[in-house]
Amino acid sequence: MSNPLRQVREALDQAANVLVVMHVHPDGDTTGSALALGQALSDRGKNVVLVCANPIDKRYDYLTQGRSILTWDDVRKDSFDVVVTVDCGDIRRTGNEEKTREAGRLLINIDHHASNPGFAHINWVDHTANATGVLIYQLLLNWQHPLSDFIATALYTSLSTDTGSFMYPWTSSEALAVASVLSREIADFGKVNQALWAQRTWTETALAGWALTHVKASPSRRVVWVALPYEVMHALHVSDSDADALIDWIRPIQTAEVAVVLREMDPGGSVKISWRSACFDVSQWAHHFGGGGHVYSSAAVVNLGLDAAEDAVLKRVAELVW
Ligand SMILES: [Mn+2]
Repeated sequence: MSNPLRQVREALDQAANVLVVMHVHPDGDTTGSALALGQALSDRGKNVVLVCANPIDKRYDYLTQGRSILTWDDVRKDSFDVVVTVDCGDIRRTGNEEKTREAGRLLINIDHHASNPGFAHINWVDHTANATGVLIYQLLLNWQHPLSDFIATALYTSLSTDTGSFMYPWTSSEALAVASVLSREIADFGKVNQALWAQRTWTETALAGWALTHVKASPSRRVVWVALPYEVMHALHVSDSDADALIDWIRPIQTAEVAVVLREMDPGGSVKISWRSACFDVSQWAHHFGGGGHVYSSAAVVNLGLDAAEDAVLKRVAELVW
């Protein structure tokens, strides 16, 4: 089998119309990867459309201002030569499997989730990359495409967010080296870091206040978790991205080897579970509950109700560590 980077490059070189697909509840990696790839393709004379099932968080305004990102309602069948998903570990993560498959003739999957089953015609999945943005960077390097301020800012956003500002234990020297190259091309590097890491919303602050007084631990304190009821989210007017940030408040607790956040998404209904660990393969638990992700960072959604989800999740974790 020929090298997937080369296959991706050749397919994109031959395309005139390209749809770039981000994942639902977009994070910095899918947003930065899609915007950088979209800009590069349009620099190269392609017609490019970006699509995302959900709105992009305001913290990425410095990237998305003046950019058009469509929703699936605006995407028609058979309108593109190539459809590219970025950072989607599973085709369901696109938020519209049918249109992802039918919008174009050829489907390309660029991703770094080890759990990615390879759902496209061309699958470039490299789980050793810290972010999908690293793969987009490699593609641009292969094209010898110039790194503009915008492209560098977008790719830096990918790397910085997926590595927790280069502080997560799995941060690679490659990610740091790429970030260093990108930083030289970014006109206002301080502003980007400020937007990403030196500010937080009032609602996230309020939620963290609640969560830090409701954090629970196993007897050894090696497992820490928070179970977040819908009524608390609702009363504090918390956004999805505020809630997604919660795990980063409990993960650094000194004895914690596994951190879990369970979030009730609608009253008595579905619960989103997020796991983080630098010691255990958390993707095995996510798979068990129908989700996916990385060895160190995974998530799943279950329809159990909050209390039952908490019991079921902790029972699995306790088989390994408690
Ligand atoms: Mn990612």
